[in-house]
Amino acid sequence: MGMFCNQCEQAAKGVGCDIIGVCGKNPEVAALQDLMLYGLKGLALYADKAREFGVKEEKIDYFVLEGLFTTVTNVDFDPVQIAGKLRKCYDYKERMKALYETAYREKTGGHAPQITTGPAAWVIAGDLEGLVKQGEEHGVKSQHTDPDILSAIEIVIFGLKGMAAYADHAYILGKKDEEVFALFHKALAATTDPGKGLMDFVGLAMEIGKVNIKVMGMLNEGHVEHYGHPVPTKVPIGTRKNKGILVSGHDLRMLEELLKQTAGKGIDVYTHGEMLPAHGYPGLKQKYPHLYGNFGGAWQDQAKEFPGFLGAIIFNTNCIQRPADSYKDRLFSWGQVGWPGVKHVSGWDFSEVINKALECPDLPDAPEKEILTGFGHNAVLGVADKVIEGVKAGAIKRFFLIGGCDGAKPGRNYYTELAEKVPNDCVILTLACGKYRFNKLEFGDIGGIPRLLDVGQCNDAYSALQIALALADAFKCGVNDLPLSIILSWYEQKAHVILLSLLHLGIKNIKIGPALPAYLSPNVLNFLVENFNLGQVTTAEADLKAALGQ
Ligand code: SF4
Ligand code: SF3
Repeated sequence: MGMFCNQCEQAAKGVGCDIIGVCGKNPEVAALQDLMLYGLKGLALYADKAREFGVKEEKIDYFVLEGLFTTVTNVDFDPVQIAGKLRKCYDYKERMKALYETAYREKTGGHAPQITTGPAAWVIAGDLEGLVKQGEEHGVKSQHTDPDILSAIEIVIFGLKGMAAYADHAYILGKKDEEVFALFHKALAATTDPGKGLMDFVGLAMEIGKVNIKVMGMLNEGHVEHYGHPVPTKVPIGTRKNKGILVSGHDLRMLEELLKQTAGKGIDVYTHGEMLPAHGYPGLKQKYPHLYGNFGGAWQDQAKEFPGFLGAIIFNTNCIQRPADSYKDRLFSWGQVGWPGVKHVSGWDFSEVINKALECPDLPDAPEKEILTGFGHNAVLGVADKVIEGVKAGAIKRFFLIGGCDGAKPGRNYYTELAEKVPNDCVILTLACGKYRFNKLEFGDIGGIPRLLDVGQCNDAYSALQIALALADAFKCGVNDLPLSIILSWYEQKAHVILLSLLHLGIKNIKIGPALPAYLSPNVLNFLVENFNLGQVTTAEADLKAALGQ
């Protein structure tokens, strides 16, 4: 059985995984994920048409987010779980079809034209084997025969996947928006339209970038409304003697529920990976003192580090990897995450996880150093006067935004080296899991402003953007004219959609790496270089020299 997936930075040979995913995704799961995308396109075709008649259903709108999130890198590896979601996808497609046809009849008095081919006409197979077969027929490459248009369609689809993950977090916090739901349907439907050309998809990609800023804004609002503005906070990175639960992922609401349910039970809750910024929120850290510290580094070190965490572990979003037997029985998944044989918690009752933690031995008393997090835009802008003064007086020469995902490739040492070599009169803003490459190093401060400011999770790119816009406003210039270099590490589709947002804002000269996306055709890449001067990272020395104009 073959497969083809090229959606993340790990794509085999810089082209695509075709035997087995570097991430661990097998051909069966790849086919099921491809079928999910196909089914969602069918659903979206009807949902888009139904919207024209003012007909929609929120549970179906929300399912589109969940379905897309399921196919993001390192989220759901469980064929049975995905098959269940495919059944739901099919049922919802049929429901949207019926709703659309009824609305059409009521409004026009006639019958809606029948769609007899493509994803709208998909009839779900009866068993897992059949689903896999169907998925194999609708792989990535089947989306278009023209390599440039295929490339642009992939840019759109991966943008939707990334945006779906953020919109899902926002929805869980009670934030939703009609424009956002509608764009998912419109864009998914558009990818099936043979009448659409390259520039249609380029335009759609920019629209996704634009709407994604709204989504990240909604998510930011949701976080702030629930947990307050992040404040600079010291986070212990060792463990202390007590029972422990480790939470990995991006979903703060799930963390909050777990904190509520573990209060007073003699359990400390630790963050892992993208959960680290949770410590900066007063509504989490100050309200729940048993939110104790951070354990481990970025996602790709989990197999090495988790055997050393003696308590229970739960993943609420990406990035899960094949678990080792030594900790598989104390590992849980939640939300869209899944791994065969790993217990999945559906809903909001975490007693199984809590009981497991209570059964496990105490974590050792092993204090280490502390790191700082919580420099959201509110905290940074609170010292904006100092920052602006620093720039005007020449004490701060330049800002480096070194943000994005982490990964396993050796080329990622570039980011550590870059951070280390940034001159002492420059400030580094960081966000997302790539920061684990350098956030335990000492950077000192410039006149009381720490030289390394951790803005938060990848979705807090919104916060970084607010900082950049405020600086541009203070200096009465555009973001492109600021003494700011943006150097991104990307891995999965969330970083991809953030890049689309930056491009939509007209931000130029961004460097990305370690590798360029495998799904960019040479012509599409040329377009990005010509219009945005988008470039690949080279070496830390050369890129620094260029940034500093030396
Ligand atoms: Fe390969 Fe990345 Fe796709 Fe996994 S998600 S199969 S590593 S391209
Ligand atoms: Fe990281 Fe997976 Fe992208 Fe949220 S957690 S940034 S890779």
